[in-house]
Amino acid sequence: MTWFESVNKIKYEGAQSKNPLAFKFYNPNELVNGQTMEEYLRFGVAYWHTFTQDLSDPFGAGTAIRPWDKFTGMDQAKARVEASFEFFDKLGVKYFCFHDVDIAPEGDTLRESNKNVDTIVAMMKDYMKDSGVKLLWNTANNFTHPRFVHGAASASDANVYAYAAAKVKKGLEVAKELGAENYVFWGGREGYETLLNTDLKLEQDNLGRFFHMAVDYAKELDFDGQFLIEPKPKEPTTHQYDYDSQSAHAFLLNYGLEKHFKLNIEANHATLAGHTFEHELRYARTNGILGSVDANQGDPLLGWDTDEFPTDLYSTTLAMYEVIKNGGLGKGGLNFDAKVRRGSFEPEDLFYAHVAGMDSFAVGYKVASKMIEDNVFEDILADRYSTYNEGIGLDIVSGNTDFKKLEAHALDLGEIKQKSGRLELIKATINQYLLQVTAEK
Ligand code: XLS
Ligand code: NI
Ligand code: NI
Repeated sequence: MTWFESVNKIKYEGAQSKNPLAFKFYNPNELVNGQTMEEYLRFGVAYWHTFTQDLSDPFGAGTAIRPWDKFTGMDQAKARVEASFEFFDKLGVKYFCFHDVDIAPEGDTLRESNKNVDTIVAMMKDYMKDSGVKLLWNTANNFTHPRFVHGAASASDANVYAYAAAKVKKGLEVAKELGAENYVFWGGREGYETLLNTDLKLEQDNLGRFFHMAVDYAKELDFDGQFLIEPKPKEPTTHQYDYDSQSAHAFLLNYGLEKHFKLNIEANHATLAGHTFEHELRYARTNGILGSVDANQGDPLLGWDTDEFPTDLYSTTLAMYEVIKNGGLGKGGLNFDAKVRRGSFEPEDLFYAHVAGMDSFAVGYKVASKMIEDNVFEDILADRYSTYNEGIGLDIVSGNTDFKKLEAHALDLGEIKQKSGRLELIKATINQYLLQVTAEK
C-alpha cells in the first residue's frame, strides 16, 4: 500500500537538475563544518499542516486532496500515520512534530481522547522504531476546542485550567513514551482580548504556576527533553503573553523558570511582532535560550500568520548565521511549521513545498558557513566597535568608569569623527556570497 504513488525517494541531484522532485542544494551526506547536512539541519515535518489540516480559510472550505480522507475517525488517524511515515521516508526527513489533536480524534471525554491518543502513539512507536524517524517535539492543542475560548493555562475558569493541565500531563507522558527531544508550549489562547474583563496579574501568575507544575511532572516522569516556549505576539488573542523572545525571556526570569525553558523561534511570529526572524534568533542566542526553530515565512503584505514554506534565501542565510553562532540547535531542529497555499492542493505539492524549504535552508547554511569562515560579519563588528578595545571604551566595558570620569573624557573632545555604517556595501557582499555559493558545483 502506498499513499504517494507518483513520488519516489527524493534524491540530491545538484543545482543543474531539472527534476522538480530532487534536491538542488540539500545534500544530506555532504559535510559542512565536519558534520553532514542531515545531522546538522535536523529538519522536521509538522504533522498538522501536512497530514491533518484541509487548507480551509475563514472564507472557504478545504481544498486539500488527501488520499487518507476517504476514511474518518480512528481509521483516518491510522491511515495518516502510514502516510506520514511513507512521506518522511521519501523526503528523507528524520524528525516530526505534532499536537495531540492532530494525531487522534477527540472523544466525548478526555479519558476517551487519551485512549485514542494511546492507540496512535503505540502505532507511531513501531513506525519510529522501524524507520529511525524521531519525535522532535509534541505539544497539546489547548486552543481549538470551544472550551478554550477564554484561554487555557491563563483561563478565567479554573475548570478549564485543570483540563488544560490534564492535557499537558498526557502530552508529557506521550513525549516520554516516544522519546521526544523537546516539548513545546505555544501560548495558543494564553493572552487576552480586552482588559475590561481581564485580571492580567492573576492570569500571568497562573501561567507561571502551570509551567512550574509541568517542570515538576517532567521530573517525576524522568523526561529529559528540552522545554520550549514559542513566542507569538498576536493571533488568536490581541495581547499574547509570550509576545516575542524578549518578553518571553522576561516572563521566564520573573517566574524563576529560566533554567528550565528555551525558546522555539518561528519566523512568521517574528514578523508579526514587528521584528525580523534574525532579531528573534539573535536575542535568544545571545541570552542562551535559543532552543529550536519553526522554519517558515510570512507575507510582509499581510498581518497574520500565513505559515508559508521558507524560500527567501536572504532570510535563511541570516537565520543560519544565528544557528551556527549558537553552536547548532542541540536537541532542537528546523521544523517546517508551514503549509502549502490553498491553491496547492495536490499531494505532490507537499513534497515540492518541503523540497523548496529544505533547499532554501541548505543554501542559507552553506552561505552563512562561508561568511563565518571568512569572518565577514565579525570583521564588520570588530571595526565598528573598535573604540571599546582601549582607553575609555575599555573602561566602559570592564565596568571601570563612572559618570564623572566619562564627563572628564567628554568635556574637551570637540567634534567626534564618525565612521560610515556601510549598509549597502554589506548587503552587496551578502549577495555576492549567495551568488558564489549557489553557483558552485
Ligand atoms: C501557531 C503556532 C503553532 C505552534 C505549535 O501559530 O506556530 O503551530 O508551533 O502549537
Ligand atoms: Ni509554530
Ligand atoms: Ni505560527
